[in-house]
Amino acid sequence: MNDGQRGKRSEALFERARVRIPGGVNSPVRAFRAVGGAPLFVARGEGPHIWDVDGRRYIDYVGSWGPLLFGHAHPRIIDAVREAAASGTSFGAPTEREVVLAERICALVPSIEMVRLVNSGTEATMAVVRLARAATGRACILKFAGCYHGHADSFLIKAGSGVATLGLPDSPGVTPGTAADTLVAEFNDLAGVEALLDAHPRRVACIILEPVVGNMGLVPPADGFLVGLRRLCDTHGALLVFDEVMTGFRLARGGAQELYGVRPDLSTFGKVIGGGMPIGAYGGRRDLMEMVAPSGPMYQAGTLSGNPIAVAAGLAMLDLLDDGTVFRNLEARGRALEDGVCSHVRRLGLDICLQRVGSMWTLFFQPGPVRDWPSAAKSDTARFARFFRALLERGVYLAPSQYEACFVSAAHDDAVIAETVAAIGGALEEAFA
Ligand code: KE4
Repeated sequence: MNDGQRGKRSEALFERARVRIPGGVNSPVRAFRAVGGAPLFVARGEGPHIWDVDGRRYIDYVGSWGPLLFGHAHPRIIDAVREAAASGTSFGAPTEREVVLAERICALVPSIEMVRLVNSGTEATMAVVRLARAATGRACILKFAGCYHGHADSFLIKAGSGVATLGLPDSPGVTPGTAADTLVAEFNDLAGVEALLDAHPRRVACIILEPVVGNMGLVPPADGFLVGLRRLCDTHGALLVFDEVMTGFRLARGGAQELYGVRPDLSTFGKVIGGGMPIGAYGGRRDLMEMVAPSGPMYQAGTLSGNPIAVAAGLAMLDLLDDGTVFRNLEARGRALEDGVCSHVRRLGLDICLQRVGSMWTLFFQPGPVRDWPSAAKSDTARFARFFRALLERGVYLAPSQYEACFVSAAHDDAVIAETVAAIGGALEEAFA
């Protein structure tokens, strides 16, 4: 069991935070609204672990929501940040490292011929949609219920992640005009996509999706779905956009598009390429990217875009990917976690299902399979909340929402995975007692 008081400092900090910060947090999913109680206030992280301000240690499967592929405070990343910071924090001028990072991204992801760095995943997806509209002269975008692409207006229509977690109607403040330009289909429903494209001939600029969904919980693409979208885009003159902010450089060196062998026209990235520092990126076909100012008319800008410290952290992270065993180990650890958890599920005779792709996984509190938002939404979120809290007491910290993915890092070794499986077994017994 963990030392320290029963979370008293987190609770006190949460009280103070709520006076000056909406909901006490700087991003809604952190607020523990779906699981109850005060959120953990984190003091530090190291490898697979975090410590809260009450001194309790947890095995961390949030990993800052995906960026920490190699765990917390990896020495190579910390050293890169220290060295870059010592030369200055920002210049508002081009630096050599940005060129190196752009070249590395293009070398790792064949569909990326040119890339622009920004400061968050939301900035990347906002820009890529503006580019798709500029390139095609079309107004509509087609997204999927339960997918989350950041908090730009066009995406807050049947979105996943925090919007789904909080059960918010599609957010107020998004105008009917904006909403009208966002068409929504069900993930894994090719016929539904084709019907929407047929109903809106020559109006859809792009189809944007998480190629493996993390934001309604982990939902993989059905066989043929991604290649079917590629075909529909080509038939209808729409661009195919893979939002790989979460999956990029995590599911394979070249992301989900390498894993599934489908080439999008444009892609977005974030998280892993910043090594935990604020970053985003969008890129793809050269003929499209050359439309971006100042080489073309489509405007997008950012004071801190290509920030030298974030770029240094990202380069250190990508250097770590050069170790050819990374993805084999992530798959092996993810498989061991899945096998261990599923053995407890069978032992207890529970009607729940674990879905996983590589190092991304979700334990759904329903029989499954979960193929789309309507099926994800059938999950027993109250039972998930009981499980989450029971597991937290056992020193394991999952994403505090049924509608999020959890992340194994390269720092989660066999012993940590075994400890996690044992804790999950106990937490399931308690949640179903
Ligand atoms: P950011 O603007 O939060 O950097 O990225 C937005 C985004 C875009 N695309 C995908 C596929 C994403 O998963 C995200 C952000 N992911 C969430 C976690 N589900 C961030 C956590 C949060 O909102 O605090």
